[in-house]
Amino acid sequence: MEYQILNIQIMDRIAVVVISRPAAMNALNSDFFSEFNHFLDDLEPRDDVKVLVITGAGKSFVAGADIAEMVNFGKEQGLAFSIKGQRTFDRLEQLNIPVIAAINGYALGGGCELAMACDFRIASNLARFGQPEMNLGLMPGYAGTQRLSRLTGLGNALYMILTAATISADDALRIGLVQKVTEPGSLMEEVMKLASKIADNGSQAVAVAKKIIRQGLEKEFSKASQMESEAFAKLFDQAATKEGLKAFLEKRKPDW
Ligand code: CO8
Repeated sequence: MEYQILNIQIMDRIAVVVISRPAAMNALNSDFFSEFNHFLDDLEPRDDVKVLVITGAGKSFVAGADIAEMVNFGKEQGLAFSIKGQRTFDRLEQLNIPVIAAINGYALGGGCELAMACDFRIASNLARFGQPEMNLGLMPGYAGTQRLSRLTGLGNALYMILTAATISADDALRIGLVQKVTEPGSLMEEVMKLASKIADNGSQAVAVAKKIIRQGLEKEFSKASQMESEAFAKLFDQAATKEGLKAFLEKRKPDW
């Protein structure tokens, strides 16, 4: 597929996707979802990519769903567009590699929802976050009502969504929406360092831990802990685990 919106680079086990629709602050439209799902189709079977990084071009990460596309929607189109976005973001969240959002600028509405579907978020101090849908007489539709409260707690989610306030990167850090704030010029360097650190780890263990953390949150604690024990035990059947343990004792780097 010839990508018009996504710029994809895969280097040294890390895929970087840059979302670029400069005329619309990288707003998410139907073409974005077609391209992004196509990209995920290509990515899912690959075993050479260990981490995915998503960022935006220019001064925006993503300024939301495309308002120009939604302006004439009726109920059915609204539902279809919401479901398409939710399915795509669920798919992203369920990838068996970690996904880092590198938030360079505005992460608003659907853009904040996209960032929340990533495993964690690193932001430039120029980044701004918000769910401004109330300003449009709308509400979040890509599961932002659910992910924001899970990530930041009920009060913060209600505050952000009901006031439509835009918050700074430091405030996003304070409420746990982002994990780290950087100078604008060092955002990608910091993100790539983290991505490389993760790529150096045992990829099977990384994939299993991601799955158990995410699935466990939806379960009762004792069931989730049991799921953890079973997953932990299964790793001992993996050659990579044996190699990781042996390498430590032999004071060398593991050769996965
Ligand atoms: N959709 C379409 N176009 C956009 C969007 C958007 N979300 N955001 C910006 N643009 C366009 C502007 O219209 C403008 O176009 P033009 O140059 O043709 O006038 C261009 O991008 C540049 O924008 P600005 O001139 O406004 O740039 P500023 O630097 O002054 O402001 C902002 C940047 C603060 C990002 C501002 O553009 C803004 O507030 N954008 C809208 C943010 C917003 O409300 N986002 C939420 C959208 S709704 C949503 O995301 C719902 C998600 C769930 C959908 C579920 C399916 C139904």
